[in-house]
Amino acid sequence: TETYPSLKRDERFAQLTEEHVAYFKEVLGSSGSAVIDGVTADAEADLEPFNEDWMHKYKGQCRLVLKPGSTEEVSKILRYCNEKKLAVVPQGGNTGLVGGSVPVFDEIVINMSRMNKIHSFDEVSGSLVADAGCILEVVDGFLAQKGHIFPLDLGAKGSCHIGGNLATNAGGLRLIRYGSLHGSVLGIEAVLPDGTIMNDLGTLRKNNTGYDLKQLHIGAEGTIGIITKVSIQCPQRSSAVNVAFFGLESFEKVQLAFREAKSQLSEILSAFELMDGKSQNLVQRVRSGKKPLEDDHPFYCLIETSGSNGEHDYAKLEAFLEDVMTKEIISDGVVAQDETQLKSLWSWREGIPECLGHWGGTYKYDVSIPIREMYDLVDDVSAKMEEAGLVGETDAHPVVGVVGYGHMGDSNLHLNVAVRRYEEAVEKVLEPYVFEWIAKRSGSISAEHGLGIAKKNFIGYSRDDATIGLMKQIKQLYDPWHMHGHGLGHSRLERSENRK
Ligand code: FAD
Ligand code: 2HG
Ligand code: ZN
Repeated sequence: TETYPSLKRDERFAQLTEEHVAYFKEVLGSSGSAVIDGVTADAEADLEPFNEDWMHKYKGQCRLVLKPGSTEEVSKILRYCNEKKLAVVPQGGNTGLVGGSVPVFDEIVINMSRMNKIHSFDEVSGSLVADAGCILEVVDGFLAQKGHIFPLDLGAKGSCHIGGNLATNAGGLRLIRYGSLHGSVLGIEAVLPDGTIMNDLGTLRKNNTGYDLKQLHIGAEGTIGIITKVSIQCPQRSSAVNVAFFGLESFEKVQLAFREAKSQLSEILSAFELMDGKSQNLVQRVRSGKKPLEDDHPFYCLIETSGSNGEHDYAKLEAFLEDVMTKEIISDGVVAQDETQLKSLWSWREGIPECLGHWGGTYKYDVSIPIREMYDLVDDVSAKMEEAGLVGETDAHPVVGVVGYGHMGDSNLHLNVAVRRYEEAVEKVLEPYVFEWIAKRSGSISAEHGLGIAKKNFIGYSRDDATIGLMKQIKQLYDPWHMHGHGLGHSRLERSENRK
């Protein structure tokens, strides 16, 4: 194909026929948009958004999108696809950043957006049961009315699905406070590749009866089944939320500030996010608004506190800021005075991914690194890009900027290279350099976004052979035909010789 010249479609998989489409229309009904049919009808424009990812980097050629409305429909679809050897790719809000949510070739897209009901909420325990296709922000809005919060928040909340969040084991902005989904998910319902419905939708915290199989689906990126329902423990929503934004002169000082924040703000600390000055300058170039602080600084941090006593929390935060200012750990800072300011400060952090795409594209590396060395990667990659003469202001330079930001509290850096176009010369500087850099420090080449098609060939930099071997056996057990997720016959863990 034009899109993936080095990949070959596995011809053991069937080509879609009119007969297949007729079956799906019978199961889902042909009215509405439950079936977007590009096989018997011309639906190219309608199929486009399902074929392309959020970054406009990965493109498939699916000719059929199915939007099931119930678990039974998902089951019928998968059973049939398994029998007929039709490859599929599950899709939530299509906000994933590793090309995992779009087809590689002509896989059928199973889009979960019609499964969007909230089923129950227990006001005493805080457990919520909802369909996988519910939009994160919608669920969180529902929970807000009940005085609770979804234990995950991220910049894509307006589009991403909670099923997609589980499938990628998304981390987000408050992991430091609410922990990983592996801890907060109570149960799931999932449809396995052969159509079997696995009902593990418990709403209780404890259940030590054998293997905890739901955990395999969290972070599996849809490779062993489709999550159809989610049961999750939702914490009490804090009545008092405060946000501070400050500037610092070195990464040493960022680390000192983090230590102080943990010790002085302790139980009310709910986010500690890092942004370098370069990322903030690029955001400003796109938005042309006033930056939160007057002067420029090489680093910025955003701190959020969430507690139950506004005055007490505010006083604590102010005392912290005064202390770190006196000790010259931070150079300048501002505390949001109202909800509008709070949102505005957050937007300088949450808005980074979108703004960086402004010039044409972004190379993204989502890595875990021991915290002391976290920022060195950005400096090293910047130096290499400059050396290669790739960074500049004119169209002859593919690279607009090399920036770093991320979840300081989780040792999770986002190295982003904003480009005017995706170009081989840039890729040659980045890979395998970045992966080798990470492996040397025993870090992770994908801290929270998953493997998708972007990182699957590099799993060996972060996992040993025995672990990868076990993963392959699990894939083989659930999906012997390798029909789920990417690969049309090559599981995402196997296709090491093929690169985009
Ligand atoms: P999709 O993109 O549709 O799918 C992602 C993967 O999951 C694909 O492999 C797909 O096949 C699979 N999948 C989707 N739904 C299901 C299902 N029901 N069952 C089985 N498999 C399924 N990630 C973070 O971890 N932290 C962040 O802070 C963060 N911020 C982001 C900010 C922005 C602006 C954007 C665009 C993305 C961000 N992400 C972040 C990436 C993150 O992975 C997604 O936003 C989100 O978790 C994916 O949900 P989705 O519904 O869009 O899934
Ligand atoms: C974030 O933290 C997301 O904003 C996206 O994980 C990071 O785009 C990225 O690299
Ligand atoms: Zn992130």
